[in-house]
Amino acid sequence: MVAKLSPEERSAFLKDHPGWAEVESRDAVKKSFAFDNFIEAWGFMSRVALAAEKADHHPEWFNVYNRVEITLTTHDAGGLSERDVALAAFIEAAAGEDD
Ligand code: H2B
Repeated sequence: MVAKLSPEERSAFLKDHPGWAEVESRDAVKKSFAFDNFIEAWGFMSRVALAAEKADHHPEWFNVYNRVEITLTTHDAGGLSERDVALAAFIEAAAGEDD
């Protein structure tokens, strides 16, 4: 069983990862990414999908054309865990954001 983030770890995550916001009524975070077009968005999603499958930790996401909205949470923990922190870092790099 993976542990949920402590309140301090959660605050540190939000401070260190701009653009991620807490989801109302769920222990989860979300962020929206915009790309030049659908192919760029799909390439990003492909990179994230491969990493997610390898880590056995998957995003909840929604795509319309160039926009990808991602929610992260750990179902096995019932909330945010280190697995989400790691996936968020990969997602940011895959989106071409500076670390
Ligand atoms: N993804 C996420 N986001 N949370 C989980 O708890 C989770 C997962 N658990 N991907 C994995 C798959 C689990 O269901 C399988 C059986 O390992």
